[in-house]
Amino acid sequence: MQAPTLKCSLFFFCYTFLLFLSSLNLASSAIVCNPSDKKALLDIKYHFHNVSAFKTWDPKTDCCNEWSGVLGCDKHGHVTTLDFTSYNLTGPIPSSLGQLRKLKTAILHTNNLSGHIPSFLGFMRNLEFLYLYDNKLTGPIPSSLSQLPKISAISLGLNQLTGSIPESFGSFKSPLITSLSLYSNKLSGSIPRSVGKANIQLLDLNDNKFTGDASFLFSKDNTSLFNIDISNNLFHFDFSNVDLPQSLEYLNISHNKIYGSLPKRLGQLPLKKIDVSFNQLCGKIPTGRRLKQFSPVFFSHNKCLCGPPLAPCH
Ligand SMILES: *[C@@H]1O[C@H](CO)[C@@H](O)[C@H](O)[C@H]1NC(C)=O
Ligand SMILES: *[C@@H]1O[C@H](CO)[C@@H](O)[C@H](O)[C@H]1NC(C)=O
Ligand SMILES: *[C@@H]1O[C@H](CO)[C@@H](O)[C@H](O)[C@H]1NC(C)=O
Ligand SMILES: *[C@@H]1O[C@H](CO)[C@@H](O)[C@H](O)[C@H]1NC(C)=O
Ligand SMILES: CC(=O)N[C@H]1CO[C@H](CO)[C@@H](O)[C@@H]1O
Repeated sequence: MQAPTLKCSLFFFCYTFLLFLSSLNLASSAIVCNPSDKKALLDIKYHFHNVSAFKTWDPKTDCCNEWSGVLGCDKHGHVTTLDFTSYNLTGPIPSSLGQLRKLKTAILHTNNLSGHIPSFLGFMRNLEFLYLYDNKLTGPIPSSLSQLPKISAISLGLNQLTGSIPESFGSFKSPLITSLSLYSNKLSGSIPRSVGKANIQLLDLNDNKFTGDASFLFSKDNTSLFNIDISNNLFHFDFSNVDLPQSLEYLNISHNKIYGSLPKRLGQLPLKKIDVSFNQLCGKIPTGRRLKQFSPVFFSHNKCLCGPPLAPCH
């Protein structure tokens, strides 16, 4: 009589233990969607008229594990990463997005989002990456974005934004905003001098209508800038004495009205690409590490630049 009981209880124990183990396993792998985040997400889906990209977004299933585009949740089931690239989203950015309080990464590029960039994005305290490029957004850049305490990359290129860079962008709350990309918009005006103080590593202002001085953007003191593109604007300043940072790898100032000469220091930098063409520069191209290896086209159409890779100076 004893053996079967033992067997049975052992079996029962093992079975319960296995169940217990598997429930532990489930609990660690399957984070369950936080109800308030689920509600905000469903509002986003309805806002975009339930477009087919949201077909997996069934209110009865777990948003953290079963919904396309929801790429991350924290341990409390709060959504941290959204990726809606090419979801055919049309219309304004929905206010329900602002209710995802733990959102770190918002990837909304390559859609047909229109209307203004809403100020509430600047109050999403956990936002680190904001990708809105390649949409149909209009109006100004909200100054509230500079209040984001953890922001690392803001990418608003390929839209129809107007107005100038907000003054507040010189004093980001986040100590190391690393990348600011505003290319191919209709932005204008001069760049606030304060922006030269922001510790930006990658700055892309290409293809806008910015005017005036931009020399302070290169400020040598902050050596983290390694990629700067201010090409295709209406910048007008003397390049002779700009303080080029030691870390500069990509420099594109082409298609502006920049005058003066190329600073000697340019020859010492670890440049991988340079383009100073279509400006009003003059004088000898600095000698040094790499400049003569670049194609002459990147120095062409200036007032009187000379020396390798262009023709010798007289
Ligand atoms: C989207 O789906 C919700 C819930 O099923 C429904 O109430 C709403 O009418 C739908 N909206 C559109 C535009 O189809
Ligand atoms: C976007 O729309 C196109 C054309 O209607 C369709 O082929 C594509 O599957 C849609 N994309 C998504 C992610 O639903
Ligand atoms: C945006 O809208 C245009 C015109 O309605 C359409 O052709 C295009 O496929 C849409 N693109 C995306 C990414 O939704
Ligand atoms: C510099 O910018 C211009 C205009 O935006 C672009 O056509 C060119 O390819 C860029 N040069 C390099 C070296 O990337
Ligand atoms: C001169 C200047 O603007 N220096 C700044 C460089 O960046 C750091 C932050 O990393 C600032 O504290 C400095 O003021």
